[in-house]
Amino acid sequence: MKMTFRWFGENSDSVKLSQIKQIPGMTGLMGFLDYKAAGEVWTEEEIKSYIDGVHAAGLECEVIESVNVHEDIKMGLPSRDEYIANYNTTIRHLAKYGVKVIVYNFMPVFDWLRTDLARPIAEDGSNSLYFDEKDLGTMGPLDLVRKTAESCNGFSLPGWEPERLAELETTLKQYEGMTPDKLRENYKYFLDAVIPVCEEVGIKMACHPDDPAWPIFGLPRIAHSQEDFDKIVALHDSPANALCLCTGSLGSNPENDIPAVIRHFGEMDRIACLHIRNVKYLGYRNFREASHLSYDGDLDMFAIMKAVYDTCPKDVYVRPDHGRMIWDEVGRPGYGLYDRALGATYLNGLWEAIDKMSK
Ligand code: DNO
Ligand code: MN
Repeated sequence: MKMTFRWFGENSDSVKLSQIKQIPGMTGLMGFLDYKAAGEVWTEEEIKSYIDGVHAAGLECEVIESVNVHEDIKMGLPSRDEYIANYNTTIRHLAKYGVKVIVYNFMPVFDWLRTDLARPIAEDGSNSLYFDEKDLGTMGPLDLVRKTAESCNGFSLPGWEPERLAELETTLKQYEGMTPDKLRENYKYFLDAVIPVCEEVGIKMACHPDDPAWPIFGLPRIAHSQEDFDKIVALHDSPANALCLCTGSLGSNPENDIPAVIRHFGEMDRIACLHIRNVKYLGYRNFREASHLSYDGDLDMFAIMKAVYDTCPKDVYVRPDHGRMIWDEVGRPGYGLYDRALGATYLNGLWEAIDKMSK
């Protein structure tokens, strides 16, 4: 397992590369050019300068998270061909600088969604990301974006800064009438175009699950169960058409048996990387994020790590996913330093124990 850490770049992350380097066992990043809009080409110069900086800090950058897919591709608009061509150029550029895996998602309009980005945890005074479908009440997507932007140190839902609200309205309108099958058809069109390029340059595309793991605001979502991912890997049959298995996203629905899903796709060699974190169920479609420890949440982290150990390549990329905000840290919700560093250390401990017990 290669333990990595998500980093948003010098200008948009409260965590420094030198701090990441000091986390025991950290090999590299899941890196990101935060200023690139979906659909734009990542130039060679930009990539080189970013990756050189990461290397200078003693870390690898073999995974990029994310190269976002333009909405026109998901909606199947005629302009998609131009954006797909740009995506392929970015794939080629990233491969030149040693990138092996590109994480992305195919969620319409929104990346992960929460109703509270800093929900206090009564037991210990920390806070974490929280979702309760009931809190949505009559709130529409625009209200939610507004509310989260107000509630958390100027941070809003990923990709939806308040100044983009007008655009959000138009985008939502364009999705009206889109069925899951139609979305899958557009997804296949995208994969048929990018996977051959990935095969040629040695990159794997890793699809991140919908989060939470069910449809929201009536938008179609097609990546939140084992059955969904069976369909996705079949859309274009290639080891380069792979998954980023996120235990917390898929695990937001207690019906998903996470260790079983890992074994299923691990045995098919379709897991390119994993996000590993825990969730605590509070009721129907109501959960909060917990520390990584099994006993703090509802996922069995030992069973998860054992499934990874048994079925994935021994050098599979893993990262702790969101963490709580602890020790008075202020930063991007879910992406502070302390709780994620604890998570990484815990996951490394589980791995060492499993490895030594297996010999
Ligand atoms: C949620 C996070 C996501 C993820 C993107 C990948 O669990 O890991 O923000 O990074 O959906 O495209
Ligand atoms: Mn994730």
